[in-house]
Formats: sequence, C-alpha cells, structure tokens
Amino acid sequence: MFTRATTLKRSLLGTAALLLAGGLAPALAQDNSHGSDAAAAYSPSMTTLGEIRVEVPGMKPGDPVMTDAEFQAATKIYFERCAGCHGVLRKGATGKPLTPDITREHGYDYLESILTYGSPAGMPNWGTSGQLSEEQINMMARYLLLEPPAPPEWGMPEMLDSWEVIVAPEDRPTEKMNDINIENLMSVTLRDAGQVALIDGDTLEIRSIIDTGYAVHISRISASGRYLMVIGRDGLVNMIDLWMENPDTVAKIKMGMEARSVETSKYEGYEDKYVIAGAYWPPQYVIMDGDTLEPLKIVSTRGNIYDEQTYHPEPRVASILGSHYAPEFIVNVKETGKILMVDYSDLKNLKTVEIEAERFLHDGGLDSTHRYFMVAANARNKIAVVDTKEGKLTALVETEGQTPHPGRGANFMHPVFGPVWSTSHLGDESIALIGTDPEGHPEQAWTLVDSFYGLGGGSLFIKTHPNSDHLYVDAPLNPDEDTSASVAVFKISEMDGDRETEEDYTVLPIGEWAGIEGGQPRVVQPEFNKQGTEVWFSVWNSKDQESAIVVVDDATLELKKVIKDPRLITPTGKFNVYNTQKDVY
Ligand code: DHE
Repeated sequence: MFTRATTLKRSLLGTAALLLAGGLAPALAQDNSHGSDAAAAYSPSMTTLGEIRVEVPGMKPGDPVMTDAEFQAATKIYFERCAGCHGVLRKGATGKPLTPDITREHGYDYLESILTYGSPAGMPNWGTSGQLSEEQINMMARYLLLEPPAPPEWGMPEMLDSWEVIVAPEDRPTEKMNDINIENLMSVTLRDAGQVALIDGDTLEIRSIIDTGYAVHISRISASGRYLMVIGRDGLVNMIDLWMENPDTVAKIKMGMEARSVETSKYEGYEDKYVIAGAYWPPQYVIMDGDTLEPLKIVSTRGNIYDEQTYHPEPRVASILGSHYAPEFIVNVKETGKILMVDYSDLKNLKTVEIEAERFLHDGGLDSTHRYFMVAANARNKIAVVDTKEGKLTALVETEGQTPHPGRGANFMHPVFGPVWSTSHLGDESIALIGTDPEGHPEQAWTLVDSFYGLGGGSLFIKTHPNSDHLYVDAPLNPDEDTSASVAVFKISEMDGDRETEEDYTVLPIGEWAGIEGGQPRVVQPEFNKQGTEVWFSVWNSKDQESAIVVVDDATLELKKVIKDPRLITPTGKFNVYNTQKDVY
C-alpha cells in the first residue's frame, strides 16, 4: 500500500490516460477483439445471438456470392464483434449504420480496406491486428453488401416454453431453514462459468455455487431480502430462494435472447410482488410474477429517438431500478435516450411516463435519499438526473470526463459540498462528484462540484458505504498491468473541494495481494459487507487461470483475507444482499 503524490498523478498517470483517451478509449468504448481478455469483453457482444442459425435472405442478381455456411459464419462474427456498436439490424448505434444502401455505395474494396485497417473514428483494424484472417475479411465485406438477417423475436410462447417452477411457492420453506446470516451474504458473478457463488460475509466461506445463465451478469435481491434474482446474457433469469436449507433456484425463465438487467418491485405494498428484466434483443422488458417468474407483461422498447424523433428498430434496455417513491420501475432505454417510469400498480392498464433524457443510457443508481436516480448517458459524457417522486427529468450534468461508468455510483457526505453522488470514467482517469441536495445545498445541486484524478482510465466501478470514510475506485480496463490490478482509495473527510488541486489517494495493490501466478488478473468492482467494515474486490483472471476475491479491512486498509477456490472462475460483480436490497452505495 502506498500513497501517490499529486504531481506524479498528473504527469505519469495523466500520460497513460491521455494515451487511453486518444488511442484506446474509442477501441474500448466501441469495439476491439471481443475476445477473452477483460477490456475486449467490455464492448457489447451479442454472443448468444451469435449461436443461432439465421435465415439467409433471398439472393438477387448482382449480389455477392455467399454459401449458407459462409453466411452463418459471417453472422456469428457480426453479432459477436460488430452488433454492439452497429446494431443487430445494422441500423447503427454508437457505430455507423451498415445497411446495404450505404455499404453498396461504398463498395467491396472500401469495406475490405476499412475492415483490414480500421479508421481513426474508432473502427478497429480487424485485419492488421490479426483478429480476422484475410478470408474472414473477404467474407465480412461480402456479407455487409447483403441484406442483414433478423434474429427471431422472443415473445410469450417462447417465454412460457422456457419457464420452469422448480419448487412451487407452497412447497417452499415458511421460515429460514439455514444458519446463514442472509443480509451479509455476497452473490458473486462467476462470469465464464455461468454460475454465482454465494459467499458467507461473516465466515468468508463459499456456501454454494449455483448454475445460472450464460456469461452471467448481475444479481438483484427482492425487497424482503429472501429471493435473489440473477440474469445471464442469454436472458435466463434464475430466482434463488435464500431461505432453503441449501439456497437454490426455485424458478427460472428465458426472457430474451440477449439481456443485461433484472430488478424487483420495492415500493411499499408491492414487496416481492414483481420481477422485471430488460433485453438487448429483442428490445423489450418483461414484468414477471415475484413468486414464480411467470411472465405477465412484455413491452417492446422499439420507437423513436427522443430528440431526432426518428424510428430506431432495436433500442436496448440497459439498467433498471425499482423506485422507492412510487410503484414504478425505472427502465433506461439506451439508443432512444428515454427513461421510462413504468407504473406496475395496474399491469392491465399500464401507465408509463416517458422522460426525454439523452442517448446511450447505460448504468446508474439512486442518490442517498433514494429520491433521485442518476444514470450515465455514457457515450455523451452526461449524467441524467430523474426525480422519482415527481417523475421528471431534473437535470443533465456534463461530467467533463470521457465515458462515465458509475455502476450504481457512490454516495457520500462531502466535507464542503454536502451530499454528493460520484462516478468514475472508462475513457479517462477523472472522478466526477455531483451535488445531490437541492434543499440543503441548492447551489451545488445537480452541478459538477468537483473532478479529480484516480489511478487511470479504464475504470468501471466506484464504491463507498455510509459507515466508511473511504471512496474506492477501480481501473480494471487500464492498459497498464499494475494499474488494472490496483485500486485507488480516497479519504472522504480530507477532500478539500478545491477544483484547482488534486485529491491524494492511497493505492492498494490488490492483485499483488492475491498472489496469483499467470494471466493478467484485473481488479474489479469494490463491494462492501453489510456493516461497511470490509470491502471486497474481484481479482478477475481468464477462465483457465486462477482468480480470487480479496477482502480488505476498511478502517486500516489492510488485507484481511484472500478467498481462493478452484470453483471461483472469473469472479466479477459482487452483490451484498443487504446493500443491494436497500440500495446502499
Ligand atoms: Fe455490465 C451492470 C451492460 C460488460 C460487470 N452492465 C451493467 C448494467 C448494464 C450493463 C446495462 C446495468 C444493469 C442494471 O443496473 O440493471 N455490461 C453491459 C454491457 O453491455 C457490456 C458493456 C458488454 C456486454 O457485452 O455485456 C458489459 N459488465 C460488463 C463486463 O465485462 C463486466 C465488467 C464483467 C461481467 O461480469 O460481465 C460487467 N455490469 C457489471 C457489473 C454490473 C454491471 C458488476 C453491476 C454493477 C453494480 O454495482 O450495480
């Protein structure tokens, strides 16, 4: 553990960040190898769609020749590596549209060249980097001249077919049947194993490993704290009953073909009543029964972009949060830039407030009062603030950094500015603090009150706890190995609020503490235990290498325990039951 001086931060680490901002950031934010390394894995990759067989469009005279096998292979490459930016239907998202009217105008030679060499606008150099062979480039250039295939829809019949109630509600325990302190249980994503590990926060022992969806993504907990919901990238939702002697899945359903978000109803009177999940493909969300996951209502998010008012065929559902102020889910629709306040009190007569926010909404969380929802429009470098009590957009705040990526963000009491919410950035090393107290600190509310430097660009998550005086910021996607294996810790009570000076921080060499030989372990997502006395980090290595969880004592910043186990394959997100249930972050 050591403390870095301000000047060092600005000069050395600034260089790394500039390199990242100027050179690598577009690659990270848009596309690159989409292979097994962590940075690559960050760009949306429609891996589940890549596995399906698509219908080959009818060939017309003059179309480039493609065999069925080539068409399927090209579609797989396209879904896995290109669709995240250019859209499944090739109508464009953060990347340009690639429909045949446009690609034919450019012609085969142009496509072959840009696929080979890339472009300064962020298109990766698939050919010269060796990620695609000459034959594959040739195949992709021909593929892009053809009509795009549309992957199948996933509606009620498909959902019902996949739906399974493994233990009916009446056969479940009527009281907790185990000795686990559930509130301090940690659900850990084992990404490439398609599992979650339930780790006891008191004893630090693995209590169970449960099979979930493919490339499992996040966990959320029901309002009562009993049911844990887990979603895989393949849209599989697992409902795990934490009261069972050995907590296990009691219901599951595949709600889409590519998905990232799941949440539960939290408003008083609706505790554990509903579960909602959002899909990237088909673009839709589904509201399910909170006891069984029976699908009740499927709503498409296809529609018009908030400002241009032009139609978008595949606006993906990004983060979803349950409101504490109304019986509503806050659903963030990425490409249309709309935040939907979905009223679940009457599913038959569904009322939705549609808030115009900003395009490319991604992840976000509530402020400390739970009244305001803060979400990153990450490719626009803005945070949209929604008043969940009034159901209105309160502000759009520029973070002055590149590609804010808050997770759910971190709330704390700043010594100068009062209550603030914070985010770090994927594209540079800055950390932005936004005032969240319109009553007590009206001047600071919804403005960027401070911005200072962390370890480096490539940060994904930031975290604190009401009982902690520390703000932890990771940098797992930083190109520098030492940086991506470390964490910066800021002392909240010592923040001076002066925008001209930097805040000092301590560096915790978490990766080194894990004592892992081989691979490039990246340290990702700080998460507190219930009491706010320990903070856990995933040391995320590739799936054939050793990974670990490192537990740090928050008061002393000293290593408390390294949890290693052959079953801990690619641990990434961690979700403490109590903190997730109560939105403490
Ligand atoms: Fe995530 C949250 C989407 C890659 C770990 N991620 C989210 C959310 C979305 C999202 C929409 C918000 C969910 C919510 O709040 O309801 N993530 C995406 C992607 O589209 C992306 C960029 C690429 C992809 O193809 O999936 C992506 N995410 C990753 C990773 O590679 C990470 C680092 C490792 C992993 O396990 O896959 C990762 N994402 C996480 C985590 C959260 C998350 C840990 C929850 C953070 C929190 O504290 O709430």
